[in-house]
Formats: sequence, structure tokens, C-alpha cells
Amino acid sequence: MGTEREANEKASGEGDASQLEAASIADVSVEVATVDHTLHKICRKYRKTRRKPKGLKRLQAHLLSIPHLAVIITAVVFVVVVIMWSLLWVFLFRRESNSGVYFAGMFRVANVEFIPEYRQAESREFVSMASKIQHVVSNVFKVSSVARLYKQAIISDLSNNDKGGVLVHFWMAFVVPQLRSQSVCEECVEAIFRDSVHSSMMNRSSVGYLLGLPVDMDSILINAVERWDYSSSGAGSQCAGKLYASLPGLSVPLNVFSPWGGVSCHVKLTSAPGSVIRLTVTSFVIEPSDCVSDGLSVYDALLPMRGRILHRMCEPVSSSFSLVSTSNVMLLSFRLTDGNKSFRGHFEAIAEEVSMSQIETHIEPDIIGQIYSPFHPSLLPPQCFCTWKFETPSSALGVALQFENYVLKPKEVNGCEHGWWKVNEIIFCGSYVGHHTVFRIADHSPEVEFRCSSRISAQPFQASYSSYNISQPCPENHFLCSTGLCVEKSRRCDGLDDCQDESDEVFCSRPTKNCGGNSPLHPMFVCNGETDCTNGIDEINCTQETPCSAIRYQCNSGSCILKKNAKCDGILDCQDHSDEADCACGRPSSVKKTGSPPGRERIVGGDNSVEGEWPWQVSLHFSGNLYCGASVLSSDWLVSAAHCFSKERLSDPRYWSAHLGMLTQGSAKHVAEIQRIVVHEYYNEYTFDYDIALLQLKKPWPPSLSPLVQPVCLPPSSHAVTDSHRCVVTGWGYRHEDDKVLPSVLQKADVSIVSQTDCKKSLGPVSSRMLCAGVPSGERDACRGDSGGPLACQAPGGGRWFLIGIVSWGSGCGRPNLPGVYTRVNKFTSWIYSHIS
Ligand code: 4AZ
Repeated sequence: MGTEREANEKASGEGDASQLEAASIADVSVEVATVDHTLHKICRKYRKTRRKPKGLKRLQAHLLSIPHLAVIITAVVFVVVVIMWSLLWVFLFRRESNSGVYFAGMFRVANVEFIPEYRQAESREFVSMASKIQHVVSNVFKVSSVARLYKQAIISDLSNNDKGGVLVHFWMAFVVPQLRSQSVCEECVEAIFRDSVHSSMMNRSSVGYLLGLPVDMDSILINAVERWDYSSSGAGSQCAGKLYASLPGLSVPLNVFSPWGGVSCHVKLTSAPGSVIRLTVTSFVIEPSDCVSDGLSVYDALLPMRGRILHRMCEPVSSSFSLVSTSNVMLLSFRLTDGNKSFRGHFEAIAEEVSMSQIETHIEPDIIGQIYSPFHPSLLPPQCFCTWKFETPSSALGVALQFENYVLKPKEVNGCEHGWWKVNEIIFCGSYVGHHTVFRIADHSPEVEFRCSSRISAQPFQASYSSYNISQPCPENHFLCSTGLCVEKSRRCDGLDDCQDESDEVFCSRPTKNCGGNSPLHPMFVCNGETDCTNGIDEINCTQETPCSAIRYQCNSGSCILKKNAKCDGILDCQDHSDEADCACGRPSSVKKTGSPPGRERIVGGDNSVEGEWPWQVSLHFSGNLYCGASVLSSDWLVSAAHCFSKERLSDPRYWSAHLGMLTQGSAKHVAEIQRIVVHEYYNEYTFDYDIALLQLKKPWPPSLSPLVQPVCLPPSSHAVTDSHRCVVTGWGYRHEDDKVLPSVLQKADVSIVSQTDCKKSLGPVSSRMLCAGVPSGERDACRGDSGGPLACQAPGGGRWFLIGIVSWGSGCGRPNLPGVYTRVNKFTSWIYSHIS
């Protein structure tokens, strides 16, 4: 047991440790030592000992006689075998049966005055206080149920905050036989420490006394950490830095380079109590990698505690942004592999922001002002608070808040994940969306309270406010959308998503085919590839240039044509021919009709597929077991559902493998490792909105796998699926809702697209990013295990297959009038291209 510095010195030799700690503070620049020098020393020593002493020559001749030689060889072999066996036992078997389990923790020692010397781990004051605290922590665990497994506690830092006393940051290590690894779980270790404090609490305060040390029960936090984190800041550290921002607003530069080799590095930032830290990232040059090899994790603590993560950067950053801590400490934990990797930025101490604004709005609704999230434009910290009090000039006028990409919805049973709002005592939850929304408050002097509620830093927001007429929120002849936007009444049921959530396009009567009339033909029939009017006027002039909208095909040149399904249909429609470029997709190899006979139940109500029938189908395995489906988009990208990766271990690409070109489980033509998982930033785990994720393979699959492995075509946003398309859902998921055994052969089931109106009627909260498909009887459907897999549709006449949906959710499987819900892929075309191209 010792302080962090002592532990470092013991492990790496005294000279080495001091060298390592000499890393510059403001400019943490890292160089990896070479072994050349050590090798030269060994060679010189070896040369010196090589000359033989003369008197030994006769003895040598005697020993080299045959009988003696045999005995010597036997003895040497025996000694070597014994040594090898011992080494094997020590390094393999012992290591395999025992493993280290590590924790980082913090607590507050109350009633002790913080002195500035505590900031220096070398100071006498720090060493004395740290050893006292260590003794206390060790004492707790040495008399606990895990005493025999407890190895050591290291006090790494002492800091102070505005609560008074001294905040203790510490590491703990346990050596645990693998069979007993459960006995030192995170909750168990924290409970042991809490119980000790609790049993020594005297009055009603939260402070308990451990060997006379006053510990604040409410401040205790212990998290399990990776061995990597423990050694990065302790014995094995290649780079460590501690920086202190003493003056508010004074910017301290912070640059980290790894020009010559890989580095893991912890940089600790602190500022005066009562302030918070703003870190500005100017640039971060790394390989995009899911933070497995390159990355930066920023913590709202001085040790890498999982519960206190503020932000993770796994991709390069080229445009500057900033983030804010919730107290006066912050930790930057870098992982940088070999190569020219660098971080540039600065940090500063800033005042905590508790804002309260009084805002008066004007009569004219078009006069607007702005409100901003706390610390705007910095990312929102996990804790913040802000109040706005509005006052309109008349009781007939309410307040309208227009957000760019944020929406307020009444709070339901689940907690609020992205902002907690109280508007005149009613609670709303905020979430991020990809469009504008307007939130109207029908009161002339409302009070609006906002609290941050994200687990990690969240996107900032801003809203424009204006007054509006409570009795008539929208101008005359306008329709009020669910997003709060007002659109002209004539735009209702016109086939265009004017409300941005399709609320103007649901509950519409089926449009009439006005083939000969004076009023324009409904856009649903125009240039959808099928002749809806007998006179054919719905399919004329389809390739002539026209103003762009979401339902018109956009050529690479930027110009748009009316033809919705122009992409890869074998006809050159765009003048630049871009509609027929990149069309090596969606064409299965010739299919032998050997699937199971109709009527035999598979998927839910599906049939066996045949080899090469769905060459984009991927089986995604988590820790070796089928977990989800996916579809091939290119030689190194797959697309799947975000909900497959939403929990902690599930988001780690190292646990996943992608099985390609497979018909029967276990017979993949290719198994690929995953480099990176990109989950949509607006994915909502309660509503399953934005349920889409991209997976990048470590290596592209070999072209020789074609045609058994092939991409599916990505639909442009204009893509229209009509009743004459054939849509098929495929996967290795369950064949019945309560089945226990998965099928081994890939299943396929033909389903029909269900209208958004009918789907909302049967399933309720179906967003415009979702699409429903099934059959009225429910006999054909996707189920658990199919998630993330494709719903592919083919135009009549044997065109290419497009990825129209991704299996997302449903109410059970195969139930009548409850279709399956899929992610509506054409809403994500540009999001997908922004990542994969
Ligand atoms: C699931 O749990 C799931 N019937 C997938 C699809 C459907 C239901 C559940 C649709 O992965």
C-alpha cells in the first residue's frame, strides 16, 4: 500500500518514475522510450565475460569426457525442465486462476480544512493526509467479507469543492480467483464502504466516523474500472499531467501529441471551488475507432469513473466545440495508437451558471428573441438549471418557443433523458429530433424551468420565442401540425411531409385519381413508375427538370426530376447519368426454387431461403451468439438497428462479428470483425425513434464472395413503394412469439406495407421515421432475433431490391392487425451517405 506516486516508483524503478512524471504540464508531449540503450549495455557485459580463465582449461577437458558429459547434460535438462515448469505454473496457471479487479472511488472528508499543498502529491502534507486516509480505507476492507481478496488502496488526489472539507480520490485493487469474481462486484464494494460509514453515523447528519475520520455518506461513489485505466494513471503510465486553473476566465492551453508511438494518458484539470471547468477542443487527430484504440474520454471526476463520463470522442474533430463539468474537476483520458495523433485545445475556470431570466414579449408575433441552453454553445453538462419567466402584453397572447432540433413532450412513465422541463407546474421531457418544432404555452405569463437530465453531455439548444394568439395559434387557412408548425390547409393530404412529422399526411381519405380533371393529380400517383391513369398522364414528362422536394429524385448535379424511383432502374433519367451510377446492388444471384414448400411455418409464417437469395443478409453475433440481423451496404459497411447496440457492452465492437453469405447458421462464407459502430445520435431507447446504426468492418469482405455476398440498394429519399412492389423480411429470428429455439436456415416472409394511418391506429406512437408492414392475419411477421435485419422491396417486373425497412419493434409477433414496425430507411439516406462515403 502507498500513495499513487509511491506505487509508481515501486513498479517502474525510481529513476524511470521521475522521468515519466516530468511530462510537461501545459503541453503534454509524449515520447516512447527505445530499448536500444539497454541492449548495448547487455552486449558490452557479455563481451567482458566471454574470455576463459587459463587454469580452467584442464578441468574443462576432464568434464568433457563422455560419462561426465552424459551426467551433466541430464542434470542440465532436468534443471531446465523444472525451471520451465515453474515459470509456466506462475505465469499461466496462477494468472489464469487469479485476476485483478480494480475500482476508482471518491468521498468527502468533512470538517477538515483543505490546504493548497494537498494539490501536490509530493508535498509532506499530501503524503501525511493520504497515508492516514489509506489506513482508514484499508481498515474497512481488511475486516470485511472480501478481506482476503483486498490488495491495496492508493490515494491519488485530494481536492476541494464548495461543500468544504477534502474530496478524496482513490484507487483500489483486489486479486480475485476467477471462480469468486462475483464477490467483489461494484455494488458489493461500495456497500461495504457505505455500511462502515453508516454504522458509525451518530446523529441525523450524513457524516460517519471511520477511525475518527469524518466521511460524508452522501459523497461516496465507487466504480469498477478497466485494468487499462488503473495502470494508465498508476504504475504503467506513459503520460500524466495535472493542471490547475486558478483565475476564472484565464485560458490554459492543453496540447497532447504522440508523434512517435502509442500512448495512454490521463490529464487532470482542477479549478477553484465554486467554479466549473470549460474544456474547448480545437482539433483532435485520430483514426476513427469507437474509442477502442484511439479516443478521448472526458470525466466529470478526477478518476475514470464510468458513472461520471461527460463525453467520448472516438472520431476526429476538426471544428471546435466545448463542454463543461459540473464541479471544479475534470479528467481527460487519452488512448492514442502509433502515428501522428494530436489533441489541441484549452480549458478555463468559469462561474457556475444558474440563470434566471425575465423576458417580455411583443404583441407582434413576428418579433422574436432567443433563449439559449445553459453554457450555450458549449455542450450541456449532466447537471444544470435555468428558469425563464415570460410576460406577454395581453392575456390573449401566449408564448411560442420554436426549436431547431428539439421537441418537448408530456412526461410519461420513463424518466426524461434529454432535459426535464416544468412549464407552469406541468412536466415535459425534451428530446432531439431532426426537424423544427414549436411548443406553445397558452398563458400570458408562464414560468419555464429547465434542468439538464442527460447522463452525459448533451447537445446545446436554442429557441426563438414570440407571442401568439391563444384562441387562434395558426394564421387563417393554416393547419396546426403535431410538431407545432403551421402549414397552409391546402397542403394537408397533398403527399408532401410539410409538418416534418407527416401529421399533415395521416388520416387522409384515399386520394382520388383525378386523371382528366382540372385539379392537379395527387403526387402519390405522379411518376411512381406505374400507370395509374388509363390515359397515362401520371407517367409523362417524368424526367424533365423540376423544383426539388423530398418526393422528387435528385441527380448528383443537384437538379431534380419527378420520377421517384429513378435510381438504378436501368434507364438513364438524369442528364448526368448519376441515377445509374453505383448500381452494383440489390440483385441476387439466380435463385434455384428449392425453398420449403408453401404452408410450412418459418420466421413467423415464412419459408426457408435458398443459397444466394438474399446476399445482403448478415447475421450479427454478440459474444459468439446470434443477436441481430444487418444488411450489407458496401464492401466495408453494414446497416442495422440502433437498439441492438444500445447497452454498454453491446456498444463495444470487439464483442461483435458479422457472418456474411450465410444460409444455414454456422456455414458463413465469411466472418468479419467490426471496427466501429455508429448509432444514430437521436436514437431514443424508449420510443425506438431513429432506430438505425451503421457498422464498419475491420477489413472489406473479399470481392470473390460475390455473388453470394452483395450490397442491397439504398433508396433515395424520394423512393416510393407501391402496392405492386414485392416486400420480403428475412432473418434467423424466432418463428413464434414464445419459441425457445431459433431456426438454422435463413427465413423469408412476404409482407405488405401498411399505411401510416392504419399503423398508428393499431400501434399508437409510430413516428415518421417508422414504417409498418405485415399481413392483416398477422401470419407473416418478423420476430425477436430478426431485429436490425432487412425489409427489402423489389419493383414489379424484376427490378433491383431496395432496403426499405430495418426490423425494429412490434407488439409481440404474428398477432392479427398488429404489423411489425421497421425503421423507414429512405428518411436516413443522407445520414447514411454522410458516414459511409
Ligand atoms: C424484437 O423483439 C422484435 N413483430 C422484432 C420484431 C417484431 C417484434 C419484436 C415485430 O426484436
